[in-house]
Amino acid sequence: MATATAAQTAEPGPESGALPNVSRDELLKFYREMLLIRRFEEKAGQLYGMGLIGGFCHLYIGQEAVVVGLEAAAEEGDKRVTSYRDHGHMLACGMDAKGVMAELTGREGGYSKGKGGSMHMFSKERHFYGGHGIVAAQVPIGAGLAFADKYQGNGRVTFTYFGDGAANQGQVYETYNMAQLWQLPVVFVIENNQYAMGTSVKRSTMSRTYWERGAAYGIAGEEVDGMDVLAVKAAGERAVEHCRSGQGPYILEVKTYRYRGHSMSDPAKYRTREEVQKMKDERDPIEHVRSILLTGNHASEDDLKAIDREIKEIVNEAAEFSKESPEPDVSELWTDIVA
Ligand SMILES: Cc1ncc(C[n+]2csc(CCOP(=O)(O)OP(=O)(O)O)c2C)c(N)n1
Ligand SMILES: [Mg+2]
Repeated sequence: MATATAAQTAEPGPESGALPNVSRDELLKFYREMLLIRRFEEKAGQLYGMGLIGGFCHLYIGQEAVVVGLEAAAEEGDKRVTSYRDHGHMLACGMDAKGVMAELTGREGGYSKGKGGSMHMFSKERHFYGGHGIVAAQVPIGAGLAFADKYQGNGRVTFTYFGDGAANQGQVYETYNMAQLWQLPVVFVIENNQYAMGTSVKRSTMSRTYWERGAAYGIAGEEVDGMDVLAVKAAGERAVEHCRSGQGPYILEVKTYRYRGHSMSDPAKYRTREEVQKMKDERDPIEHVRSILLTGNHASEDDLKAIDREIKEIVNEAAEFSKESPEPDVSELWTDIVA
């Protein structure tokens, strides 16, 4: 059973002097990618408020380091599948911001031609298998993807993301059992953001070290600081190495926090403003990287401002596209249907 913690990996990297196990370019890339997710989500929130996005919309703000860190540990061809809180995963695996935003507004230019919306987007090219609205339903799907890879012997790994709430679902444990029995190359990523809708983890289980539940099935795993992108990447590399070398599944319980409500319609009565503010002030994943870059003189305020401008432009263009792209034609009602 692996119990390594992220702190063990914080040695200076060879090319970066004072930087912990990372190059300047990679750190700037993390900053850029996390900022893209945050600004994209803020814009999605605005468009929702303007009535341009229908249905549900679950924002990923606060959790950016999870997916950016894990994508840095992935290789081309690796797969990912997640829940309805999925915009960040799509952007981090290289899907186009325009196509994601246009799907949110239900337009033809969206990844599901405007017929799926926020929770139902896919990209076979980027190996992104959704976007699933039924809590934990993506977990057996992730194992199925990994089964296909093992069968084909292609060396690929699947990242299967789910929440702390989903982690209490029965199908997760049936999946653990089969994944370990068949030694499937799947990383189970529990994004523990401490709440399932309005229910705190303290009110939903007495067994709150979710990753340790894998022990019942013989699955190795560890807990990771999900507000630290470098810790996430390091843990992701251990997980991927475990899976790719044929040792079966691995569990990462990534401790994170969502700043916004569960969805856009959340009364937010289950936690205090102070609790949220404290996380933003003390643990923000983007500020963390920003501070490493600035205090170590690896980037200047101007360098970071230039990235901010570039991201703003990408997001504004995506928003424009999502308003200008036409609604799907009525004939589309009869396409993409399995009967
Ligand atoms: C099977 C099922 N039960 C209930 C719901 C309603 N529901 C939607 S999200 C959610 C909470 C899940 O929380 P968690 O797994 O922690 O993910 P998070 O929203 O925090 O990312 C619930 C109960 C659902 N979509 N599917
Ligand atoms: Mg949760």
